Amino acid sequence: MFKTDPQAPDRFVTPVDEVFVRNHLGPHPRLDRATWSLTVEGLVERPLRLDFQALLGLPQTSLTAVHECFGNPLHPTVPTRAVTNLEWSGVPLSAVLELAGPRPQARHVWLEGADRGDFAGQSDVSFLKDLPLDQAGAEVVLAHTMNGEPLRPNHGYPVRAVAPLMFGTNSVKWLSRIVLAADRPEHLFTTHFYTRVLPGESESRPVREKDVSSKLLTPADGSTVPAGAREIAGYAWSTTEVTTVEVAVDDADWQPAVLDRRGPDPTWQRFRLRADLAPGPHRIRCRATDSAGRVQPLDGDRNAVHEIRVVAEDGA
Ligand SMILES: Nc1nc2c(c(=O)[nH]1)N[C@H]1C(S)=C(S)[C@@H](COP(=O)(O)O)O[C@H]1N2
Ligand SMILES: [Mo]
Repeated sequence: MFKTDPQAPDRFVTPVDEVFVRNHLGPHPRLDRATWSLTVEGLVERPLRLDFQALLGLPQTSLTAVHECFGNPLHPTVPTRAVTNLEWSGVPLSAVLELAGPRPQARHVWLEGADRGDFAGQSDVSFLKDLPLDQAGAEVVLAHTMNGEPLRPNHGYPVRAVAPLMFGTNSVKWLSRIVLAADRPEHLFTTHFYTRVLPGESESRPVREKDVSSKLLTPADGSTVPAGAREIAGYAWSTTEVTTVEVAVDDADWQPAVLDRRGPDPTWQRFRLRADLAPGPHRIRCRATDSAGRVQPLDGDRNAVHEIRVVAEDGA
């Protein structure tokens, strides 16, 4: 008897039912499209309050992007590999910025959700993130749709920010307030947590651009598979395009896998390799390199190479 590879997690677009949920501040707020509104304030010529209808009246866009949780901000180097690839539709933040008219002193966009609660010993905090104005204006989408259906309550209904090149923590759910400011906000989720010092750097920086990473999905970790030639496959992703994925079976050398190119959207990229699995237990690892030359570390960080264990059986 062997478990067949589960198909679900190995699809290019992750079904909504399988998307992880990360709520820092407790249960999701109960919002409604009919009563929701978004304020745009701070260093703008025209402060705004947009309701859902007004948002639908603005230009719409769609894109597919990797949605990845950075991990537990209290343990920032521990791999969690919570990653999906999703289709989003909504309004480019640039359209809203154009309506409001940023003042020349504006440098940062603050994005705040409607949720409030307790986190790490602080009570009644909001979920607030900030991004450089230029970057946010070029990249962020105010999404109302995920995989073609209205956002579900846990995923930010009715509207969330999506920062497609960045870690999921920047994609503020239940978006309720946008502030344009000259400075970054001092806040639990902006300057206290979700900052880190990258290898080779000395200054800490906010957790924004995704790391280079990859995940083995086929065969499934812990499964028993028929011995012989097997397809080993998964996905690799980074802020820039991934250029190589290598796979190692047991103590054999790293071998380059076949890797799909990335299209215009910042999606993940499928890799695959056929390998001969002799009867017995095996350890399989994968390691990605991106076009910026970043390589997954062997260990010690959140994007360390992914390793799975399978057992190959004759006649399984
Ligand atoms: N308002 C709000 N937005 C939030 C969060 C949150 O707790 N509150 N969690 C963030 C984190 S850490 C991640 S990984 C993603 C998770 O999005 P999902 O739950 O839709 O998968 O939302 C981000 N946006
Ligand atoms: Mo997260």
